[in-house]
Amino acid sequence: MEQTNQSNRPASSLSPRALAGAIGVSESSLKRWADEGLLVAERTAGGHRRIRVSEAVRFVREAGLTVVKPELLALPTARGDVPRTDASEHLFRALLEDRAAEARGLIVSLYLQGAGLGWIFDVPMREAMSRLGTMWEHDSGAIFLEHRATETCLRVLEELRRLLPEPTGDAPVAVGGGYGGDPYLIPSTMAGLVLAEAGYRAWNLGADTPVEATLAAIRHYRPRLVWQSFSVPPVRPRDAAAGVRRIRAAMNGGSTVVGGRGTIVFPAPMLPGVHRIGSMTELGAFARGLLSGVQSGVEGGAA
Ligand code: B12
Repeated sequence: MEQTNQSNRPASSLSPRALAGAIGVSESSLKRWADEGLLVAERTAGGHRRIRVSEAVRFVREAGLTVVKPELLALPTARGDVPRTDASEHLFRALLEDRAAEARGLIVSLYLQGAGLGWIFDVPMREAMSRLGTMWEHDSGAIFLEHRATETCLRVLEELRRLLPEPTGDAPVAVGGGYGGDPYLIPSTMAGLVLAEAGYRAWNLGADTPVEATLAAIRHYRPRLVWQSFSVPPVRPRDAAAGVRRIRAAMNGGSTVVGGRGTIVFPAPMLPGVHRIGSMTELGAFARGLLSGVQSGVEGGAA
């Protein structure tokens, strides 16, 4: 099989035959598209064509093709196409009923069908997790469902990362994480992926990242953008705001972004020059705007 290498990890590139099989077209059509420049194929030392997985995914999304055999791309499988309007309900059910592979397949399929990461994160994933988060009110044992669903979401986020193109050598850098004391893993991972999709080299420092660690990363990478995620209100909002202001001061012209439900505890004057962004879709738009020089109307003004 072409799709795994000897270490049994998913391959980062595919043969024309493997990709043709995955999207249900003939190998000769695929080679012709490569020759016509519609699909970028590289050559191995032996002269064989190889297509990067991220390039294959770009082609599938832009051409509106359907991946009929996702397993050939080492991707989880969804049972047929799910309409976007039903995605939240399907995802919630799959996560609740321990159908993890189906949940992952659904999310990957939405992406392959052309949905942006921002929408996938803000709508089906946020809504499904939010519903799961109310279950413990009726049954304290249901907290294990949250943990299990978190694990499945993190796994599919890693799978989505593999489908994104590698950042270019001169890509702007973004760093960020969950604020110190904030244990939530999913939102910051999502922020890193949305920024990678927007063309950044994004370093997610993870949950519960102390201010000092973020400051060290800023000194090291000199990022264009830093993000801080607050999923729950910080225990000491004044101290947290002071920490964000230190981060903002270290950014030297770069942008500082905060987001997440916990930011509700910061009245605007507490975070001057800091952009408060409510969703992953808006984060992607803001980050793209920075690269194209477009001013954003997001709260905080120009940083
Ligand atoms: C999974 C989960 C946990 C897991 C986290 C596992 C992990 N390591 O990640 C665990 C079990 C640890 C946990 C613990 C607790 N939890 Co909890 N948890 C959740 C749950 C179900 C999902 C969180 C999640 O990942 N959601 C998915 C993300 C993507 O959605 P989101 O957070 O809404 O983020 C979106 C936007 O806010 C925005 N965004 C978020 N961050 C950022 C950052 C930037 C930069 C930007 C631009 C945008 C942005 O974009 C996202 C996508 O749209 C939520 C329910 C919910 N409504 O989300 C409860 C929830 C957050 N938890 C809650 C509670 C009460 C707790 C506990 C106190 C429970 C307890 N008694 O121990 C503890 C507190 C932990 C702590 N120290 O603070 C409450 C919080 C209520 C409140 N007042 O805020 C919620 C809302 C559940 C509920 N309905 O009551 N939890």
